[in-house]
Amino acid sequence: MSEDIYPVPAEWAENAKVDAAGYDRLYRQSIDDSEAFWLEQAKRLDWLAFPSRADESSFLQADFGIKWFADGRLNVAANCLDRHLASRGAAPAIVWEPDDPTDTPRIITYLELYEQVCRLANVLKAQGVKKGDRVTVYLPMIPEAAVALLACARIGAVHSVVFGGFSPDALAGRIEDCGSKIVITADEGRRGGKTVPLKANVDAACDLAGIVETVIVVAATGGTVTMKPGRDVDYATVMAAAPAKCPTEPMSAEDPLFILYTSGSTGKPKGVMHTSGGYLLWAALTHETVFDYRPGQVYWCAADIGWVTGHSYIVYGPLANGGTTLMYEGVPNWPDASRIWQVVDRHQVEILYTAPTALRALMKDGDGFVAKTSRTSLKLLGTVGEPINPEAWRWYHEIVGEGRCPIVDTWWQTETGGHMITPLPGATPLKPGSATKPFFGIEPKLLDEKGAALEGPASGNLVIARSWPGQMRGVWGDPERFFQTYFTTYVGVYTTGDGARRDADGYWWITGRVDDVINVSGHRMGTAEVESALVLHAKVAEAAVVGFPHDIKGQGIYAYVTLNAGEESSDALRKELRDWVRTEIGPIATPDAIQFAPGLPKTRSGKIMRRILRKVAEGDVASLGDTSTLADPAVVDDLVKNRVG
Ligand code: 6R9
Repeated sequence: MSEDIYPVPAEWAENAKVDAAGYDRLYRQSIDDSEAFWLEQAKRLDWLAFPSRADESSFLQADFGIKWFADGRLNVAANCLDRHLASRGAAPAIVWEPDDPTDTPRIITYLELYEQVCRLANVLKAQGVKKGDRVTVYLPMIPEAAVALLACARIGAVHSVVFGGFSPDALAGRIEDCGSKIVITADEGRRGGKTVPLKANVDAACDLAGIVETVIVVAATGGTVTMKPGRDVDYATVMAAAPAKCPTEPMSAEDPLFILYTSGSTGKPKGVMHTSGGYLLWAALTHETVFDYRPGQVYWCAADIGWVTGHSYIVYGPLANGGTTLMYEGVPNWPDASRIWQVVDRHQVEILYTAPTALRALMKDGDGFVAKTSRTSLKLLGTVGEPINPEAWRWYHEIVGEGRCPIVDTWWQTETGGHMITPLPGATPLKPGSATKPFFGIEPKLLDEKGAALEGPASGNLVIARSWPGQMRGVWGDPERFFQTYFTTYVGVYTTGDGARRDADGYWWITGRVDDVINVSGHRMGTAEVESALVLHAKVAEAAVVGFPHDIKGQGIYAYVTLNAGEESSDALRKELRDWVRTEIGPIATPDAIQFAPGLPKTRSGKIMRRILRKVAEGDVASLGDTSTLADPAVVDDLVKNRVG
């Protein structure tokens, strides 16, 4: 691992919002005097009633609960829109770049965004949506997605965004789980020159879920769709008829803002719930501090709104800060690998935030695609989603940023709401591959398997010792699961599910998941989810899924499949199973490799030894370790012999 250090550039040390001394002082205060620190920070939001207390959380079973600013009242949409109108009404809130570079970008000012949000809020109300009701959003990367989120926030409805790449089955499961009677979608989505049949997927999902009463359809591509009378509503028609003003619903800081489904170690994705006050404060504070953001700068987070990164760093953080957020409909490398840099040049992007997987894919296509663009507007680069390998880090730094731009490698999770361990560009010397230091109020610790705290340089399980404002508040509909999942492995701390190393300088290096979650192109996938999908196939008796190292995706999906007696393995069946998983979950879950295995390595008590499956998938068959506890050690020889790769 690389240990070279990139010092803070002089102009950053002088001009940044937080310099090295500032970080030390603020971090100390956030830990030693956290109540005062957070009540002071809370002033960055507009409150209807300013909170009298900050943290009232407990990680212990007896009085378990996460609560911040509980007697504060505010409205999230008012914080993202209304309060900016007087000073920034004519300033761009969203710069939208279309998939097809020959189409025209859209610039939406704060005033325009405010009016669209009010109209949609009125439309939702007219459709019977009330405070606390859930609204499913299944949209492509178009400005209407941001409008939808903020319209929900304005009236106190809880949004549940489902990534447009998920299948009708996956969508239906999420609709049912949160009991949402309304879906906002588009005719089709566009990505990399292809279209995604979103409305058709919603139709299929509604047939499965059976509880949807209203579908609002944005005409994004103008593609033909069937509109079901009495259920489906055309977005443009109802928007035109709705008033452009809508009062904001006063919300408690602890009223839910959104649900976002994410994968864990068990089969069913869980609905991570975030609330209003603490979440917004966390998104706004981290966005301003980590990106050193100043209104007027064009900032681009190249994530999809279907993931938490899109929620916190395309919509809520930047808009709470009165920023200009670039929203891109397409993919970084279409029509070719210059596109991402052309978008930077076209809109004079100063801050770019993307995923290591995208960088590795672009890097593979060669420096020529970068070199033919200017990129002089870039000041700061960021990454998120998975560990960045030092090689990709250096490429980002030298080739993309021409050595001039600090890189903020931000470690965080859907559950954390925003950045947790990250450099601050004016304060933190960088080490390629390290997420560096904890953000204000974050107290990371390393525990060994038995739960003993490790001091000094060490590797272990990464836990967080106290609550922070952006922490998730619950698993939708399953409070017990929240406590069970995150607070029982080790008592009194939040268990992240990640492993980490702390070096002699106190820098943090995330080493990846320690549970059965894999990270495919920066997207979380539960191995159990893919297994459940595979065993639903009539020919499959049993399946075990593991991750394996993949040059571009970070991790690929390797599936071991045992067929029912009498079924023949074949390449045709392999393809059928891949397609099956795509339809059951979505393209991101497609196995990269499927190995037919007459038997899986099980202990005598019937537990699958995943360690062995991982080793075989990695091709590391020389170090399989002790296989003597297996019920039938001979299955290992077959696994090794028939390895795919
Ligand atoms: C924001 C997001 C969370 C998991 C997390 C970890 C991995 C995210 C990382 C990183 C190393 C980084 N992860 N950022 N690993 N360095 N900078 O990605 O949320 O989709 O919930 O994934 O992603 O393993 O536990 P989410």
